[in-house]
Amino acid sequence: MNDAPMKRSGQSLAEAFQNDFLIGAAVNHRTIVSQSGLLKQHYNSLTAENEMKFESLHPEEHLYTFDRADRIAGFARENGMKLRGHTLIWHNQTPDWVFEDGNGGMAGREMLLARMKSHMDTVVKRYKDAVYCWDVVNEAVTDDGEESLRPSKWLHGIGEDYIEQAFRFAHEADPEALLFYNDYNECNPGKREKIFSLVKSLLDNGTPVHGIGLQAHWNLYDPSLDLIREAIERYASLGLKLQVTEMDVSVFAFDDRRTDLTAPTAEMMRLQEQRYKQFFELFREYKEVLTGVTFWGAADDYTWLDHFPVRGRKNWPLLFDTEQRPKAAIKGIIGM
Ligand code: HAH
Repeated sequence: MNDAPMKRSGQSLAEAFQNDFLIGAAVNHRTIVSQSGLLKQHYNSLTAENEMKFESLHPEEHLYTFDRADRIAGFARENGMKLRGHTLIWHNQTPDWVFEDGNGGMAGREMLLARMKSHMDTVVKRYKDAVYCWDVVNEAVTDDGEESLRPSKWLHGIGEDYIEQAFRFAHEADPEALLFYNDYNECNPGKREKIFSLVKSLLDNGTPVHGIGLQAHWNLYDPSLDLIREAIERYASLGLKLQVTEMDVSVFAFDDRRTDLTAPTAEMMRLQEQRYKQFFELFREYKEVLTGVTFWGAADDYTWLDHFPVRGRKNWPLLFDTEQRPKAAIKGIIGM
Protein backbone atom coordinates (compact mmCIF):
# COMPACT_ATOMS: atom_id res chain seq x y z
CA MET A 1 0.00 0.00 0.00
CA ASN A 2 2.07 2.92 1.22
CA ASP A 3 5.36 1.11 1.14
CA ALA A 4 6.05 1.14 -2.59
CA PRO A 5 9.38 3.01 -2.41
CA MET A 6 10.79 0.55 0.13
CA LYS A 7 9.56 -2.39 -1.92
CA ARG A 8 11.28 -1.06 -5.04
CA SER A 9 14.59 -0.81 -3.28
CA GLY A 10 13.91 -4.30 -1.97
CA GLN A 11 15.17 -3.22 1.40
CA SER A 12 13.36 -4.13 4.51
CA LEU A 13 14.52 -3.24 7.99
CA ALA A 14 14.98 -6.88 8.95
CA GLU A 15 16.93 -7.58 5.75
CA ALA A 16 19.18 -4.61 6.32
CA PHE A 17 20.20 -6.13 9.66
CA GLN A 18 20.06 -9.80 8.75
CA ASN A 19 23.76 -10.24 9.46
CA ASP A 20 23.55 -8.34 12.73
CA PHE A 21 20.48 -9.06 14.87
CA LEU A 22 16.75 -9.76 14.72
CA ILE A 23 14.40 -6.82 14.20
CA GLY A 24 11.21 -7.17 16.21
CA ALA A 25 7.95 -5.41 16.97
CA ALA A 26 5.47 -5.69 19.79
CA VAL A 27 2.03 -6.58 18.47
CA ASN A 28 -1.43 -7.13 19.86
CA HIS A 29 -4.48 -9.02 18.66
CA ARG A 30 -5.58 -5.95 16.65
CA THR A 31 -2.28 -4.89 15.11
CA ILE A 32 -1.53 -8.35 13.69
CA VAL A 33 -4.49 -7.48 11.43
CA SER A 34 -4.16 -3.68 11.01
CA GLN A 35 -0.37 -3.76 10.53
CA SER A 36 -0.09 -7.18 8.94
CA GLY A 37 1.58 -6.03 5.69
CA LEU A 38 4.07 -3.79 7.44
CA LEU A 39 5.00 -6.48 9.96
CA LYS A 40 5.61 -9.09 7.28
CA GLN A 41 7.75 -6.72 5.23
CA HIS A 42 10.00 -5.23 7.87
CA TYR A 43 10.17 -7.43 10.97
CA ASN A 44 11.42 -10.96 11.59
CA SER A 45 10.53 -11.18 15.27
CA LEU A 46 7.43 -10.42 17.34
CA THR A 47 6.55 -9.93 21.00
CA ALA A 48 2.99 -9.94 22.36
CA GLU A 49 2.47 -6.53 23.95
CA ASN A 50 -0.06 -7.80 26.51
CA GLU A 51 -1.44 -11.14 25.39
CA MET A 52 1.11 -13.36 27.17
CA LYS A 53 1.06 -11.48 30.47
CA PHE A 54 -0.25 -13.25 33.56
CA GLU A 55 -3.56 -11.36 33.66
CA SER A 56 -4.24 -12.08 29.99
CA LEU A 57 -3.44 -15.79 30.08
CA HIS A 58 -4.53 -16.73 33.58
CA PRO A 59 -7.28 -14.40 34.87
CA GLU A 60 -8.64 -16.89 37.41
CA GLU A 61 -6.96 -19.74 39.24
CA HIS A 62 -8.71 -22.41 37.20
CA LEU A 63 -9.11 -20.48 33.94
CA TYR A 64 -6.58 -20.00 31.17
CA THR A 65 -7.43 -17.84 28.14
CA PHE A 66 -5.07 -18.61 25.29
CA ASP A 67 -7.03 -17.44 22.28
CA ARG A 68 -5.35 -14.08 21.59
CA ALA A 69 -1.86 -15.33 22.44
CA ASP A 70 -2.44 -18.33 20.18
CA ARG A 71 -3.39 -16.01 17.32
CA ILE A 72 -0.16 -14.07 17.74
CA ALA A 73 1.87 -17.29 17.92
CA GLY A 74 0.08 -18.48 14.78
CA PHE A 75 0.82 -15.23 12.93
CA ALA A 76 4.51 -15.54 13.81
CA ARG A 77 4.66 -19.18 12.72
CA GLU A 78 2.80 -18.61 9.43
CA ASN A 79 5.21 -15.83 8.53
CA GLY A 80 8.40 -17.52 9.67
CA MET A 81 9.02 -14.97 12.42
CA LYS A 82 10.66 -15.51 15.78
CA LEU A 83 8.60 -14.92 18.90
CA ARG A 84 9.78 -13.52 22.27
CA GLY A 85 7.69 -14.44 25.30
CA HIS A 86 6.69 -11.46 27.50
CA THR A 87 6.39 -11.80 30.45
CA LEU A 88 6.16 -14.45 33.18
CA ILE A 89 6.73 -12.71 36.53
CA TRP A 90 5.98 -9.00 36.97
CA HIS A 91 4.45 -6.74 39.62
CA ASN A 92 1.96 -5.31 37.08
CA GLN A 93 -0.82 -6.93 35.06
CA THR A 94 -0.94 -9.87 37.43
CA PRO A 95 -4.37 -10.69 38.88
CA ASP A 96 -5.08 -10.31 42.61
CA TRP A 97 -6.11 -13.96 43.04
CA VAL A 98 -2.48 -14.99 42.63
CA PHE A 99 -1.56 -13.30 45.89
CA GLU A 100 -4.67 -14.27 47.91
CA ASP A 101 -5.19 -17.47 49.88
CA GLY A 102 -8.92 -17.75 49.16
CA ASN A 103 -9.82 -17.28 52.83
CA GLY A 104 -9.44 -13.54 53.04
CA GLY A 105 -5.70 -13.65 53.71
CA MET A 106 -2.57 -13.36 51.61
CA ALA A 107 -1.02 -16.40 49.96
CA GLY A 108 2.10 -17.66 51.74
CA ARG A 109 5.47 -18.56 50.25
CA GLU A 110 4.67 -22.19 49.40
CA MET A 111 1.35 -21.32 47.78
CA LEU A 112 2.95 -18.56 45.70
CA LEU A 113 5.81 -20.78 44.59
CA ALA A 114 3.37 -23.53 43.62
CA ARG A 115 1.31 -21.04 41.61
CA MET A 116 4.39 -19.62 39.95
CA LYS A 117 5.51 -23.11 38.96
CA SER A 118 2.18 -24.28 37.69
CA HIS A 119 1.63 -21.07 35.66
CA MET A 120 5.03 -21.50 34.04
CA ASP A 121 4.60 -25.19 33.38
CA THR A 122 1.36 -24.48 31.58
CA VAL A 123 2.37 -21.37 29.66
CA VAL A 124 6.01 -22.09 28.83
CA LYS A 125 5.25 -25.67 27.74
CA ARG A 126 2.29 -24.57 25.60
CA TYR A 127 4.48 -22.14 23.64
CA LYS A 128 7.63 -24.32 23.65
CA ASP A 129 7.70 -24.59 19.86
CA ALA A 130 6.64 -21.00 19.21
CA VAL A 131 8.62 -18.95 21.73
CA TYR A 132 12.42 -19.09 21.66
CA CYS A 133 13.10 -16.79 24.62
CA TRP A 134 11.18 -15.50 27.62
CA ASP A 135 11.29 -12.36 29.71
CA VAL A 136 11.13 -14.42 32.89
CA VAL A 137 11.22 -11.56 35.38
CA ASN A 138 10.28 -8.02 34.41
CA GLU A 139 11.21 -4.85 36.30
CA ALA A 140 12.22 -6.32 39.68
CA VAL A 141 14.69 -3.53 40.47
CA THR A 142 13.83 -0.14 42.05
CA ASP A 143 14.54 3.14 40.24
CA ASP A 144 15.67 5.23 43.18
CA GLY A 145 17.17 4.90 46.61
CA GLU A 146 19.42 2.37 48.24
CA GLU A 147 16.99 -0.50 48.02
CA SER A 148 17.74 -2.88 45.18
CA LEU A 149 14.57 -4.91 44.78
CA ARG A 150 11.24 -3.22 44.09
CA PRO A 151 8.70 -3.83 46.85
CA SER A 152 6.16 -6.14 45.20
CA LYS A 153 3.73 -8.85 46.17
CA TRP A 154 6.10 -11.44 44.75
CA LEU A 155 8.98 -10.16 46.90
CA HIS A 156 6.80 -9.77 49.96
CA GLY A 157 5.19 -13.19 49.66
CA ILE A 158 8.17 -15.32 48.63
CA GLY A 159 11.26 -13.42 49.68
CA GLU A 160 14.35 -12.31 47.77
CA ASP A 161 14.82 -15.67 46.09
CA TYR A 162 11.62 -15.29 44.06
CA ILE A 163 13.66 -14.18 41.05
CA GLU A 164 15.97 -17.17 41.18
CA GLN A 165 13.00 -19.50 41.67
CA ALA A 166 11.26 -18.01 38.64
CA PHE A 167 14.25 -18.71 36.40
CA ARG A 168 14.58 -22.27 37.72
CA PHE A 169 10.90 -23.03 37.06
CA ALA A 170 11.06 -21.53 33.58
CA HIS A 171 14.15 -23.59 32.79
CA GLU A 172 12.47 -26.77 34.02
CA ALA A 173 9.43 -26.05 31.87
CA ASP A 174 11.52 -25.54 28.70
CA PRO A 175 15.24 -26.26 28.98
CA GLU A 176 15.74 -24.96 25.42
CA ALA A 177 14.29 -21.49 25.98
CA LEU A 178 16.63 -18.54 26.43
CA LEU A 179 15.75 -16.79 29.68
CA PHE A 180 15.99 -13.02 30.10
CA TYR A 181 15.87 -10.52 32.93
CA ASN A 182 14.16 -7.40 31.47
CA ASP A 183 14.03 -3.84 32.82
CA TYR A 184 13.62 -0.13 31.95
CA ASN A 185 15.77 2.90 32.89
CA GLU A 186 18.46 0.35 32.20
CA CYS A 187 21.06 2.97 31.20
CA ASN A 188 20.68 5.04 34.37
CA PRO A 189 23.99 4.39 36.17
CA GLY A 190 22.42 3.82 39.59
CA LYS A 191 19.81 1.40 38.33
CA ARG A 192 22.27 -0.17 35.91
CA GLU A 193 24.50 -1.20 38.82
CA LYS A 194 21.54 -2.70 40.69
CA ILE A 195 20.54 -4.71 37.62
CA PHE A 196 24.16 -5.75 37.10
CA SER A 197 24.51 -6.95 40.72
CA LEU A 198 21.21 -8.78 40.64
CA VAL A 199 22.07 -10.70 37.48
CA LYS A 200 25.61 -11.32 38.66
CA SER A 201 24.34 -12.87 41.89
CA LEU A 202 21.94 -15.04 39.89
CA LEU A 203 24.82 -16.28 37.74
CA ASP A 204 27.06 -16.80 40.78
CA ASN A 205 24.60 -19.21 42.34
CA GLY A 206 24.03 -21.12 39.13
CA THR A 207 20.63 -19.72 38.17
CA PRO A 208 19.75 -20.39 34.53
CA VAL A 209 19.71 -16.84 33.15
CA HIS A 210 20.91 -16.28 29.60
CA GLY A 211 20.30 -12.67 28.78
CA ILE A 212 19.44 -9.15 29.84
CA GLY A 213 16.68 -7.22 28.10
CA LEU A 214 17.21 -3.47 27.80
CA GLN A 215 13.70 -2.09 27.35
CA ALA A 216 15.02 1.12 25.76
CA HIS A 217 12.01 3.37 26.30
CA TRP A 218 14.11 6.38 25.34
CA ASN A 219 13.41 9.91 24.10
CA LEU A 220 14.99 12.62 21.95
CA TYR A 221 17.27 13.75 24.78
CA ASP A 222 17.85 10.81 27.12
CA PRO A 223 19.76 8.66 27.68
CA SER A 224 23.01 9.89 26.16
CA LEU A 225 24.93 7.69 23.75
CA ASP A 226 27.72 7.44 26.29
CA LEU A 227 25.37 6.05 28.93
CA ILE A 228 23.91 3.56 26.47
CA ARG A 229 27.39 2.36 25.54
CA GLU A 230 28.40 2.07 29.19
CA ALA A 231 25.29 0.03 29.97
CA ILE A 232 25.91 -2.34 27.06
CA GLU A 233 29.55 -2.79 28.08
CA ARG A 234 28.67 -3.37 31.72
CA TYR A 235 25.94 -5.94 31.06
CA ALA A 236 27.98 -7.66 28.36
CA SER A 237 30.84 -8.11 30.85
CA LEU A 238 28.65 -10.73 32.56
CA GLY A 239 29.06 -12.91 29.48
CA LEU A 240 25.36 -12.90 28.63
CA LYS A 241 23.47 -12.10 25.46
CA LEU A 242 21.73 -8.73 25.35
CA GLN A 243 18.57 -7.67 23.56
CA VAL A 244 16.89 -4.34 23.13
CA THR A 245 13.38 -5.48 23.96
CA GLU A 246 10.90 -2.56 23.92
CA MET A 247 12.48 0.28 22.01
CA ASP A 248 10.74 3.56 21.29
CA VAL A 249 11.98 7.14 21.06
CA SER A 250 9.40 9.48 22.55
CA VAL A 251 9.38 12.96 21.01
CA PHE A 252 8.83 14.45 24.47
CA ALA A 253 11.39 14.95 27.20
CA PHE A 254 10.60 13.05 30.40
CA ASP A 255 9.11 16.08 32.20
CA ASP A 256 7.43 17.67 29.13
CA ARG A 257 3.65 17.75 29.67
CA ARG A 258 2.55 19.64 26.54
CA THR A 259 -0.65 18.38 24.96
CA ASP A 260 -1.18 20.86 22.12
CA LEU A 261 0.42 18.99 19.22
CA THR A 262 -1.60 17.14 16.61
CA ALA A 263 1.50 16.20 14.64
CA PRO A 264 5.20 16.04 15.50
CA THR A 265 7.21 19.18 14.70
CA ALA A 266 9.85 19.14 11.96
CA GLU A 267 12.49 19.64 14.64
CA MET A 268 11.24 16.59 16.54
CA MET A 269 11.46 14.46 13.40
CA ARG A 270 14.95 15.76 12.65
CA LEU A 271 16.18 14.93 16.14
CA GLN A 272 14.46 11.55 16.09
CA GLU A 273 16.11 10.66 12.78
CA GLN A 274 19.49 11.63 14.18
CA ARG A 275 18.96 9.65 17.39
CA TYR A 276 17.80 6.50 15.61
CA LYS A 277 20.81 6.61 13.30
CA GLN A 278 23.18 6.95 16.26
CA PHE A 279 21.46 4.13 18.14
CA PHE A 280 21.70 1.70 15.25
CA GLU A 281 25.33 2.58 14.55
CA LEU A 282 26.04 1.75 18.18
CA PHE A 283 23.96 -1.44 18.08
CA ARG A 284 25.94 -2.64 15.06
CA GLU A 285 29.18 -2.17 16.95
CA TYR A 286 27.85 -4.62 19.52
CA LYS A 287 26.31 -7.18 17.18
CA GLU A 288 28.35 -9.99 18.77
CA VAL A 289 26.44 -9.62 22.04
CA LEU A 290 23.23 -7.95 20.86
CA THR A 291 20.97 -10.60 19.37
CA GLY A 292 17.77 -8.64 18.82
CA VAL A 293 16.30 -5.15 18.63
CA THR A 294 12.54 -5.09 19.25
CA PHE A 295 10.38 -1.97 19.02
CA TRP A 296 7.40 -1.55 21.32
CA GLY A 297 5.06 -1.24 18.35
CA ALA A 298 5.53 -1.06 14.58
CA ALA A 299 4.07 2.27 13.43
CA ASP A 300 2.83 5.49 15.02
CA ASP A 301 -0.83 4.67 14.32
CA TYR A 302 -0.70 2.63 17.52
CA THR A 303 1.71 3.11 20.42
CA TRP A 304 1.30 2.50 24.15
CA LEU A 305 2.75 6.04 24.58
CA ASP A 306 -0.47 7.61 23.25
CA HIS A 307 -1.99 8.98 26.45
CA PHE A 308 0.84 7.67 28.64
CA PRO A 309 2.16 9.13 30.86
CA VAL A 310 0.26 12.30 29.82
CA ARG A 311 -3.45 11.84 29.17
CA GLY A 312 -4.82 13.15 25.89
CA ARG A 313 -1.38 13.39 24.29
CA LYS A 314 -0.35 11.50 21.19
CA ASN A 315 3.26 10.42 20.63
CA TRP A 316 5.21 9.49 17.48
CA PRO A 317 8.03 7.26 18.74
CA LEU A 318 8.46 4.60 16.03
CA LEU A 319 10.08 4.24 12.60
CA PHE A 320 6.83 4.22 10.58
CA ASP A 321 4.31 7.06 10.67
CA THR A 322 0.59 7.08 11.43
CA GLU A 323 -0.08 6.00 7.83
CA GLN A 324 2.46 3.19 8.25
CA ARG A 325 4.80 4.93 5.80
CA PRO A 326 8.54 4.83 6.49
CA LYS A 327 9.76 7.97 8.27
CA ALA A 328 12.98 9.66 7.19
CA ALA A 329 14.65 7.97 10.16
CA ILE A 330 14.32 4.57 8.57
CA LYS A 331 16.10 5.56 5.39
CA GLY A 332 18.99 6.80 7.49
CA ILE A 333 19.19 3.46 9.26
CA ILE A 334 18.78 1.21 6.24
CA GLY A 335 21.26 3.20 4.15
CA MET A 336 23.81 3.11 6.94
C1 HAH B 1 6.95 -1.71 29.96
N1 HAH B 1 7.07 -1.06 31.21
C2 HAH B 1 6.46 -3.14 30.13
O1 HAH B 1 7.54 -4.04 30.20
C3 HAH B 1 5.53 -3.58 29.00
O2 HAH B 1 5.02 -4.84 29.30
C4 HAH B 1 4.41 -2.60 28.81
O3 HAH B 1 3.53 -3.04 27.77
C5 HAH B 1 4.95 -1.26 28.56
C6 HAH B 1 6.13 -0.89 29.07
C7 HAH B 1 7.68 0.22 31.18
C8 HAH B 1 7.21 1.13 32.24
C9 HAH B 1 5.91 1.18 32.71
O4 HAH B 1 4.99 0.34 32.22
C10 HAH B 1 5.51 2.07 33.71
C11 HAH B 1 6.42 2.95 34.22
C12 HAH B 1 7.70 2.91 33.75
C13 HAH B 1 8.08 2.03 32.76
